[in-house]
Amino acid sequence: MLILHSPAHAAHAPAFEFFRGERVPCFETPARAAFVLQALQAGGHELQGPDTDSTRVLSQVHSARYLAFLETAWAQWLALDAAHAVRQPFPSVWPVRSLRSDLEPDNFIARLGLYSMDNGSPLSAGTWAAAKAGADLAVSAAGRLSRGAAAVFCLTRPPGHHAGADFMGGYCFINNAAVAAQALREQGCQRVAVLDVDYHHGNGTQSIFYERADVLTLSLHGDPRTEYPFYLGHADETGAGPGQGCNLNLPLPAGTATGAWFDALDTACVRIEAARSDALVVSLGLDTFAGDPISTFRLQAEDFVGLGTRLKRLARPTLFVLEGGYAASELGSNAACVLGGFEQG
Ligand code: SP5
Ligand code: ZN
Repeated sequence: MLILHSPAHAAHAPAFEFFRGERVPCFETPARAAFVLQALQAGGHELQGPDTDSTRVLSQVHSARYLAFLETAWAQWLALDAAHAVRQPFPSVWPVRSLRSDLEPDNFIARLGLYSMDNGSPLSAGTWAAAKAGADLAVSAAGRLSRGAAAVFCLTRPPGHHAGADFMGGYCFINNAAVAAQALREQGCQRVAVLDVDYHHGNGTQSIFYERADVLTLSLHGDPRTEYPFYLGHADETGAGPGQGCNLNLPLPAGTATGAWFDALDTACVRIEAARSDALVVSLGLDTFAGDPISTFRLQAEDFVGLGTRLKRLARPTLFVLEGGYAASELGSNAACVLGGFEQG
């Protein structure tokens, strides 16, 4: 399978995040992509770089003021104090119910809160460069599908599916899957499906397309009653307005293992076929793996082969985008299993 990748991902390398009152090393690291790259190259997959700038498509997915903030956030942080070069900014205040989010405060940390859903999305000096490179890869991959490729894998980080039109969250800054879907639409696909198999609900992708009938969004994930992102991802969220009926959530209990997970996958696949989607974007999180350090599902390596095989049966042009997966040393072999299952399926 054609792999699109850029080394620019490595510029996003924050040192720590918060967990239960402690600073802990980031789970979402450059090493993740390095492991995937190594495994896919060893598997003989062809590797190429991006060939298209995403700026115009990005403006169709994210708000102008959010993109402007993200692009300059690190410079703004440094401008406050040169010592910030070796510190990480985190939000500490958010415009929740009854507070105004229409106005941008002058204060940097207040603006960071305005554009964040959590304090779990650490920024570093190269965050914008890495995230923008990911979007370029997503648009480039859409172009490859439009020109006849059967499948493309975007080897990107940071991940994207928690990022909404105007906020970051859950290690995500730019929603690469949404950018890919939007690019496919603009390149002539009438109906696109985005299937999110990451352990966590793809709240950003859902919200971006919630009122649209042209992009079907589907997500299998840990039940938000107990799992991040907590405030979205329930089964009764089915779309709104013109997009009514165009969102499918399949929340699963913590601890879900192979059988129940594949039943849900099958339900999602049947819906994609019923919708006659003419291209498929897969938000490929591998944090459903039994060995994942922050998740509870119990999929094994061979289950990722089965995932690839099931997706191949949909027989649609397919664009994979890497999302989560934090068992870094097994991330590459698990990704290779999905691609192997797809190619042999
Ligand atoms: C893209 C993606 O997978 N983002 C996930 C963001 C999850 N952020 C919340 C992390 C909470 C970690 N809980 C750890 C429990 C360990 N026992
Ligand atoms: Zn995840």
